[in-house]
Amino acid sequence: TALIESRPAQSGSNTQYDAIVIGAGFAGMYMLYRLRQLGMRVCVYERGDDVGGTWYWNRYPGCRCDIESLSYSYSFSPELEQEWNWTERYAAQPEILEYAKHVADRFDLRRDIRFCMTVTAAMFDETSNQWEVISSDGTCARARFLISAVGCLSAGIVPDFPGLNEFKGSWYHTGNWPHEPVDPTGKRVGVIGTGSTGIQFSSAIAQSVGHLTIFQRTPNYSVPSCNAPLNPEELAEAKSNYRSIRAHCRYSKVGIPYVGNEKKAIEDTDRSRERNFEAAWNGAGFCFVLSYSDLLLDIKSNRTAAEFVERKIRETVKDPETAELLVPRGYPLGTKRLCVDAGYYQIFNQDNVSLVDVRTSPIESITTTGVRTLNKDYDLDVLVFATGYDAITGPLLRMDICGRNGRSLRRKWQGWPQSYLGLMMEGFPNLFTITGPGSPCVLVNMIVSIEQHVEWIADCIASMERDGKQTIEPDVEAECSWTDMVDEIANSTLYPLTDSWYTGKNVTGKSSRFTPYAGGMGPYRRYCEEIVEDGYRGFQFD
Ligand code: N01
Repeated sequence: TALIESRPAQSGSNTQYDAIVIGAGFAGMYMLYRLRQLGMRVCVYERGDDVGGTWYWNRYPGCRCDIESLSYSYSFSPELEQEWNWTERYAAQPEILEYAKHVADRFDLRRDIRFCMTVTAAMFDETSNQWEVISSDGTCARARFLISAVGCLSAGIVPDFPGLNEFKGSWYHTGNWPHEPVDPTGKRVGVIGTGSTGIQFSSAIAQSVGHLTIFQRTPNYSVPSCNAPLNPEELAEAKSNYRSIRAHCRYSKVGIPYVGNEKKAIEDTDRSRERNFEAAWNGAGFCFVLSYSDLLLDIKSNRTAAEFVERKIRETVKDPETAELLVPRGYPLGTKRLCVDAGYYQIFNQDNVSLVDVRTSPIESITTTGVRTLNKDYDLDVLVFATGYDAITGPLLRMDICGRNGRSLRRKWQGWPQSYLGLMMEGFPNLFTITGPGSPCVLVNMIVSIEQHVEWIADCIASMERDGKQTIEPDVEAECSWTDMVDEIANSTLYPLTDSWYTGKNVTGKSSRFTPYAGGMGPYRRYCEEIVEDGYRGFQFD
């Protein structure tokens, strides 16, 4: 609670709400909408100056969703579905941000959102059963329910390279991209990081920059997005079928309308496998990983897909040395999130693009003029950090959250982020975490995941109101057995074999275990429904 004591609420600033929501991205906006329907007085705190969350912050060139627009959209309003026209198979960031703004306008959400307000701390007051929420301006507000909608990938990491402050050029983290356009034309641009973001960014700017230097520590597997404009017929067909598309998404494994292949790669013939991978490569985008049912379960099957992609890399990249550097090694395909690109491997055939292997020649410092690796100095005008996020737990732990007896969430999660269903934590009554650790969150279509949590939370609060209950909190046993189950399911897959932001290994000092629930959206949803049918099994009400 030190943070709370050091930031006293401004006098007269105490404000009472029924619920406070942190974040006005897709989760926070829908939560506000649902809580209003319950007649609650709600305040949403948002650190940006507008809605959109991820899509507000990630304005870097090339930023685009790798889930198809028709399913990466809200399903709760048929009117919204009908009036909004997506223009591409995979929407680019500006279009998704426009959609978020449209939703805010259409449902008049902004009047309950306080923009440019970062929540720094929240403390549960046991005498009044209220959460006290402190914001960056020092004000305090109180509410019975506190709902985190902070997102899974909103706590960006800039590695602690010595000398960054001395750099004379401009530098940016992709997750905090400036609102004014950054014109890379003719400039010497360096990018650190080759995850989904680095790959998208590099592919988008390679044509216009003077020179692009890509600093790669770990090569990633990337497949073509096969993005294309959505033609009016496709759009009309989707609009007339939205109810069945949504119904399928809700109970599917990944929250998308794609029907994965039930066959196992290892049981298929070489010829048929090749045909299948080729078809997926030429159209499935991210669903390449669903081209067989066992690609993330069986290492031999995984190898067949990995070898296919490795061959594609070698065929595409003309310089054999560069091609070898780009071929991922030592981890199964898809266990770091599969990247989806628009011509990434092709950019290495351009004279103005070079790849630097910082695993063999690590970055030592940032100098006034660029990046110094063990072997060489690289002069740059612009340096871009596509270096990722303290994922899933990071955005929650950047706030100072204290539950019963002043117990802090940071301490509770020191070993491992224990939660029940990824929705609530023992010791933290009436605190809900939308897409929290231990839920399907980042492994599935985030919008489907968000809608399921928001609806579950709204229904739970409505039932508490009906029954006159003040607080809800999970049992410690329920929480432990859920966390064990998350672990068990993860261990039945290939995911834990790889260090990634899924496991927390990308953050120095973070405890490392696979965080999301890997059992699929449909099974998770059914499990959550059963818990409710069973009288909120594993929860205690007061
Ligand atoms: O972050 P990442 P991201 N020195 O953590 C490297 C979603 N997303 O922003 O692998 C040198 O994947 C790091 O190297 P290594 C999507 O879910 C979706 O790209 O740790 N390099 C890695 O290459 C995605 O998975 C979309 O060895 C350093 C990179 O930085 C998630 O967001 C688009 C380093 C970080 O990659 C995160 O993606 C964009 C250092 N000190 C993002 N530190 C779409 O919808 C880190 N790296 C398509």
